[in-house]
Amino acid sequence: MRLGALLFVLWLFFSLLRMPVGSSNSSPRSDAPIDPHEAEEIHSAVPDEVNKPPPTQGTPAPPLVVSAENEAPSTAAQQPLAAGGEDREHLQQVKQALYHSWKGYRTYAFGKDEYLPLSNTAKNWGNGEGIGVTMVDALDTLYLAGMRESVDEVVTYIDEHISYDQDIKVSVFETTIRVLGGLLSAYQLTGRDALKRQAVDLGNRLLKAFDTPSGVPDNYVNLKTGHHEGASWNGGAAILSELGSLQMEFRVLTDITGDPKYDTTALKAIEAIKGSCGSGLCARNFRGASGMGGTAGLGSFGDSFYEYLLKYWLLVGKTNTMYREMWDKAASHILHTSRAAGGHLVPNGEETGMTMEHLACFSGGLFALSYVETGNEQHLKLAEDIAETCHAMYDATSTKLAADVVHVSESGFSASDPKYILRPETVETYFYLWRVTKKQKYRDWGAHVIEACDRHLKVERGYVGANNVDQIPPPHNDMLETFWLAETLKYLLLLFSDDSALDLKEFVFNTEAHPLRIRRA
Ligand code: DMJ
Repeated sequence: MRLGALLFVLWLFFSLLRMPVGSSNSSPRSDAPIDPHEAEEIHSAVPDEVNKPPPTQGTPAPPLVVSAENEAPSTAAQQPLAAGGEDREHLQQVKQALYHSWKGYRTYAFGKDEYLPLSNTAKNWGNGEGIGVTMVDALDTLYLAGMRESVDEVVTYIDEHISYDQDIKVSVFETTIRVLGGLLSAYQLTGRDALKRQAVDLGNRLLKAFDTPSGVPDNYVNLKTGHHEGASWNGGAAILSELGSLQMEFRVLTDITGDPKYDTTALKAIEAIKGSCGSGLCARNFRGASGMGGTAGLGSFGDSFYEYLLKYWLLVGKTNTMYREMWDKAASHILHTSRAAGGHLVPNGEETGMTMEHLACFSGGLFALSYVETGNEQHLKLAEDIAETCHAMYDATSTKLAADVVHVSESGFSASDPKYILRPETVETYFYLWRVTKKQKYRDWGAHVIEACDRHLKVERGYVGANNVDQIPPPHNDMLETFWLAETLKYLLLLFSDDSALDLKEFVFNTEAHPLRIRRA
């Protein structure tokens, strides 16, 4: 081969290697670096508009207040913190992590559902053309971080390029908490009508899954055809945490459309299964309305069902007594079945055989919120004990990142699943406990988490999970989880922000950390 031809082949080969995954014509993005103005935006404060009432529908998004704070972290760190005021050094660190994560997705996978930073590839749910799961899940975090240009860009893309009229089978639960919840929250924060239009269209498609004899929704629905079915991997049975973590989002759909069908349909599922909740905890699986498979606790299969008992009650202005009673009963059972070993407390440990899932770490935040709203001091004690245990799970490993599942005994933790996949539950609990107690340790522990993530999980094009938290360097898993942007970074952002960043009397978070506005009578 001649030298010229050889050079051409080499050039072509390396050009193909560098080809970004998000370079299709439908995407407005190129792989050019983010506009420098945007890079400056990352220094902005959380906008004041967040806690104000939503703008009238149809008006453009309010201009965000962007402060001019550009101090270097080292200077900011020397400034004393007012109680409840912001911790600028760590806020800056979290914003940089958000910026770095968003830059990877935005540059290489804009509009796609999930981004894999190591291989620089993307995955779309149901192998469709993409419904922008990552960008929708991230949207309210971008808003809270003051990244207004990115917010505008995402809203425009959702308006002009995303269609749910796709022949794809999606999880009703995941699509509701991440996509519908993300659209609704961003709509309530920005007032952008395109988000409402898309939320209502998606909600109508998801609603088809409830069209069953019992009213308990199937796990999967085809967004185009409305065909719905159970999960074959679960014998076709419905799962408590899935069927019971849709009601907040459907309630907000009712609030913004004035159509009661969303709320009544979603509530019917709870009414159908509540007979299985004799002890306070409910059955894990359902065939129709019949419970099976033992009871579900605060880990997988149960977690967000219990979360929604308290939070739906808050969302509707404390008017639904069924939800409050079910929460009181579940909380009391969990309190009485929690067990300690080796100085660590496992909520509901008597029934879980002292297995602690990272997923269950969210319950510290839930009990802290319950303490604030019910005044039950035992709930605050339980919340703090759970936070101590989850912090110890991080502190026990060589990366200072927690394993996904541990067994707790007098001799400490032994990991039965040693991965950490950028999960939010522990920092969620630190956020609530910081707001409630103002104990500095919760911010310190949150700082340890972002430091460990920066040290071990930051890669060239984003952040990825670790397959083994006890190996240094940890083997990576090539997935920028959408909940890293939606939840983990949002709770960290709020942990280090001033309390006024988001008022917990005005908003309640869905299980994917999307703040939904509390309804006032
Ligand atoms: C999130 O998608 C939600 O918080 C869900 O309720 C369960 N956990 C994942 C992240 O760990």
